[in-house]
Amino acid sequence: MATGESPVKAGSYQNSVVDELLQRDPGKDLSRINQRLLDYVNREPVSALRAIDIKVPQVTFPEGQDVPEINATEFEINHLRSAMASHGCLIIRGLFNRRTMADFCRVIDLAMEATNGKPKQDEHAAHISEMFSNPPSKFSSLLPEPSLSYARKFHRDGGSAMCVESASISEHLLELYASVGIKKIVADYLGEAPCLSALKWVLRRPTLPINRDGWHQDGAFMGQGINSLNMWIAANHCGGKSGAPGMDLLPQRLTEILGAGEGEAVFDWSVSDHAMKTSQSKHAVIAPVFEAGDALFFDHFLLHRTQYGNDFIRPRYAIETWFFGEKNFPRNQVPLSW
Ligand SMILES: O=C(O)CCC(=O)C(=O)O
Repeated sequence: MATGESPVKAGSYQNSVVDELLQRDPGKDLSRINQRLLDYVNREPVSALRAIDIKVPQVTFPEGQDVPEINATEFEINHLRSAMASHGCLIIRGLFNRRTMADFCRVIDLAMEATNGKPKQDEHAAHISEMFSNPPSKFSSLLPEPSLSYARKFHRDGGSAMCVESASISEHLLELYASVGIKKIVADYLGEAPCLSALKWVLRRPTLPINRDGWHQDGAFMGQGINSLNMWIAANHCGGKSGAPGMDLLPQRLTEILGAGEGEAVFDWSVSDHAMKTSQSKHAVIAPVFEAGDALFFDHFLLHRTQYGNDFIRPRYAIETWFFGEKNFPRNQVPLSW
């Protein structure tokens, strides 16, 4: 499908995640998410020690890996510490159940459908649409207009949606994360309890064609001094030559933000393809292959972009969740408690 769109089809289907979402209590979820946002309203960031400032023991990963990777069944926290220190990223294979993530592709389709403003085709689409038209009231006061409309348009145009637009999807994801031990992994890595970001907790199905000049480091707009960890979960088979865009990465431990480079960068926080090609990096750019349920971890210094190419034939689905230290967080990313 040349546009990367996956139109939601009417009709019956089996999808346990959609079913579970439909059984949730939206009122309860909404008040929980509002409270999470409220918890940070009067909290000021403190520049505490960051995970990347701490010297860590080096773990040996198998030979021949461009990006360090480990199976979820063998994972220990030092894999994450060590890989972040040497390459700025780690892939944990099979961290989430493949079937659950495949179900999430449907949820992401419905979320995209919900935000496009067109009439909904079936009962499930209408219901999920309702979930996405019911954001926490605190969110709009924390992101006053025109910022909220700008953020929504930015996501709609690029093929993404903010999780907090649906309190039930957000709460469901937090329960899923807790069930596989993500809260403990993130706290152990950051060295402090984590919070999340309302702006950078995103369901993704990137619109094709992909922008060539989308290289960026999230620290360019989050700030450099923060304590961060992003968990990017692939919800379908993507990357490499799979036919669906994964992620292009420069697997290198960077500790500063690079300039935009001359000319073509798309935003004042992005880096042009030309600047990347002429950089002095000793590491090659790579585009790993992901299966549904694999997770890529990285922080606000990693240079990455949605995998660039013009021969993609399938949409790609992913869930991006940025975590920050409960003390050392970027206020501009609208933090919420966990
Ligand atoms: O999913 C993508 O293609 C882009 C994700 C991204 O840029 C990020 O997680 O910071």
